[in-house]
Amino acid sequence: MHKRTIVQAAVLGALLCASGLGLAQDAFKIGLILPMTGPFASTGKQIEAAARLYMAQNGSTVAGKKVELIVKDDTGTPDVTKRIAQELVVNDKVSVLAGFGLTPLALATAPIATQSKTPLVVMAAATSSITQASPYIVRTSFTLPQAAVAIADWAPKNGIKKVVTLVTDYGPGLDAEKFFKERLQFNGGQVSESLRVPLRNPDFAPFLQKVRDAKPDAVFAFVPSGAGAALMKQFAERGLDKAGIKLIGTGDVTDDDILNSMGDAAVGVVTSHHYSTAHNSAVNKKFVEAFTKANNNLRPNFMAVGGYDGMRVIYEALKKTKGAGGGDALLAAMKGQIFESPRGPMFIDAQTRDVVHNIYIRKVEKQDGQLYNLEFDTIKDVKDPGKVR
Ligand code: VNL
Repeated sequence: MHKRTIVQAAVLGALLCASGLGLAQDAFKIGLILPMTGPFASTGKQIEAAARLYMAQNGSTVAGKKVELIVKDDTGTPDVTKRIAQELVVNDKVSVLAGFGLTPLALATAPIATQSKTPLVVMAAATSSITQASPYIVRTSFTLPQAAVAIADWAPKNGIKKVVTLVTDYGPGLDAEKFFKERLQFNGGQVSESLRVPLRNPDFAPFLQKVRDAKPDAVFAFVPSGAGAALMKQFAERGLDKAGIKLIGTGDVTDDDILNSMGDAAVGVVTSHHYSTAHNSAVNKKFVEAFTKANNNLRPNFMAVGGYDGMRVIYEALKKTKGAGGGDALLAAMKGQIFESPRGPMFIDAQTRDVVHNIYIRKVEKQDGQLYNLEFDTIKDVKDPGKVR
């Protein structure tokens, strides 16, 4: 039998069985699949903490249903994510799949969402094309083109004309490289060299030596959440700052989760992103306070916000469908949601199912002995440039 038919048959069988026995009537299950171990465990930790905070603040009974969060560790391995998703759909009968810490994990699971008509909420992964991999995908994280274009507009206005790009060699890095380069060139600047580092166990030293030799005005960097501290350390150790080379990038590099561990080398680094812990709004202050309090002073980063807002989108869809469920109805109720996130205003574009939000230009500064990404400029309501052209 064709793989797809098997999944469909299994899902149908499971559904018939559940309704026949009158089971699972009042539970609404969310399967949250995250890297809880391995090199990207910080992403899993942030998202799980944020999802639990959202539930603690908003109750676990919604539209007469008991919301149940099932958290699974995929260790950051695509085959594992896909298998877990299949089990969650078929055995646990989850109504929504959520999480997805890295692009390959979301892409591997997209067919399961399509075949089982289960909404899949991407809370972390940020390659532009992900939302096109299944009509059931909704994204509450961000896209790399959104962030990369903004800093490529800022740089040449601030004396940065010649740039070397340094990105992690997979989906989001390639998006960052491409959209930064095209926009910088459009603005009269130039990317003299494009360097790519491996996703697993990257050694930045030889790449940063190349940057040093090329003597650009700046290096533009994208590395996934968690990897920024190693990059920053090598950047300082190789003396790039002393050689007058600036470091710019998307906010993944100065990730709030690890920013304080980077020390003074990070001070002055300018990045573009959709979220900073220091975002100045009442909604964010409340979020940061509750998150740090519930998590032993852990500072929420952009991953946490993707998870928190993802839960909001799921909760509101459940409310709007009055607990009736059904993948298509839930999906329809997710599209077009508009609300104030800790990041600022955001909405889910009903056509693309992708997030639209502000992108902020930020600079790392020290305040009360701690490092923060302080926002100093805002580009409003940014759609994913990967889709609008
Ligand atoms: C991705 C993009 C992952 C940005 C990240 O951190 C990140 C991804 C784990 O799409 O894989 O900061």
